Amino acid sequence: MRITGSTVGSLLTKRRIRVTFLVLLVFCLSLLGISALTYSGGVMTDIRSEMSKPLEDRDAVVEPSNGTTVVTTHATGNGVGELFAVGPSGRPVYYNDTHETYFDVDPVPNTTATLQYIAVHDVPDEECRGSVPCRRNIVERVNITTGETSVVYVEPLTMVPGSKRWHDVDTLPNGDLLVADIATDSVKRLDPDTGIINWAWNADSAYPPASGGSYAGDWTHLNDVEALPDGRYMASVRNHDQVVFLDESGLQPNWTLGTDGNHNVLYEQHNPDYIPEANGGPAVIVADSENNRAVEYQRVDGAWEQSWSWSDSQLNWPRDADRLPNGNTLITDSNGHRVIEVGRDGDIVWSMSMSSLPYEAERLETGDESYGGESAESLQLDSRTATVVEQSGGGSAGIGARIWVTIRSVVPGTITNGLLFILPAWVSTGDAVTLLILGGVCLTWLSVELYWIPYTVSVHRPLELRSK
Ligand SMILES: [Ca+2]
Ligand SMILES: [Ca+2]
Ligand SMILES: [Ca+2]
Ligand SMILES: [Ca+2]
Repeated sequence: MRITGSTVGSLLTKRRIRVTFLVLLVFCLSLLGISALTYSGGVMTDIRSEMSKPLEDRDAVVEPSNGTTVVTTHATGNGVGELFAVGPSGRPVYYNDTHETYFDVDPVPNTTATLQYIAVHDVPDEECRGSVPCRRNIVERVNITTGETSVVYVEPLTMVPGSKRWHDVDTLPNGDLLVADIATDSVKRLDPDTGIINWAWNADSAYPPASGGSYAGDWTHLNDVEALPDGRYMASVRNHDQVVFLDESGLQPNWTLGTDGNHNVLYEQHNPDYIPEANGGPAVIVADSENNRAVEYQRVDGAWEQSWSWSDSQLNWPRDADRLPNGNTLITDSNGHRVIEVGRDGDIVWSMSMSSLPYEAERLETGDESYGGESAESLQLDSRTATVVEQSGGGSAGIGARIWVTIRSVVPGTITNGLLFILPAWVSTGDAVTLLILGGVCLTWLSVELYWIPYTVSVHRPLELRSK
């Protein structure tokens, strides 16, 4: 090869471009490294450590609050779910990680320290006939003061796929369990002593197979149910983006909130709570998960009108929002790895960060979910969106968070939340942007290097490789 001035110039240009890519790569990796190394892990490490001490010797792991906060977490890569409680002083009072995952938890009526929860229990291999892991849905009660636990109901069938784990079971006044049966796409009422099903509503009585998710697989992802004061039931049909109302004879279509595929109203929601007329409703407060917001709809002249919504740049895939009797809202931010209490003016008044993936939270002394909470319309709550004010207290967000909010506004929540779900807890929204930039830099650099390769590959028979 003859060395010319233009050859030398070209080599220098290539070198400058490579150095630029390298600097960008090192810069992004450094930012991510700093985040990983400085991440404190939130409350989980402190809770496990403090729980080894007697109650009176434990230190607070979070700021004081208006009551006992109970949290369930969803197993991720480490295969561990948790149920824990932090008292009003901020000191941990209960921790358990016996089961694979914990979903719904509720205070038991007429008790002061007893919870009922639905968990998924790993079945030992010797009890499992197949070669795949077996799990079983189990409903238990625990007194978090004494630690005494009792089994309410164990499902006789072994369950396998993660998407079939029951997410919500409530106890009715007559002792029957009201089950959001995600495995059979139904709401059912069963006697926990005999297992006899006393009533059921199947989603296939109301929806065609082509609606929602895959009919053969996770079709409805029916993830929540509650008994209303007027005797009806309200259920969350997640994959249809709908909250439905049922009476003994079935669906009440005029009451349905949301439309399959219309993500302006709801987008694969969790844990809707009904606020009755006596508390300023009818209204429904919903963790609008893939829209990354808590939202509320008020019933007006036989239709649903949005009356409130709340979001910030960190709120990613919320799965619970409870309106508390003091007018604040307790939000479980799953992919944001925190539980937050939002005040009437929209500011965050209390928060708890954690490395785990929280599923739902209860403020123990205030009763089940949004019991005793008034509607947003009645309280005249201020709405807040991530594009207006980003942070607790009204401060402005960093550039990474602002870019993330922009990305979130154009990319479907199922993609951004799918990404955050598999990433470790130390990855903030700003880090997620850095990761995307890093991926872009790597791809661009690879493309440029391929362009520079002094060979072309063309597919002939036989394969031909020749110099450009
Ligand atoms: Ca609950
Ligand atoms: Ca429920
Ligand atoms: Ca709730
Ligand atoms: Ca709750």
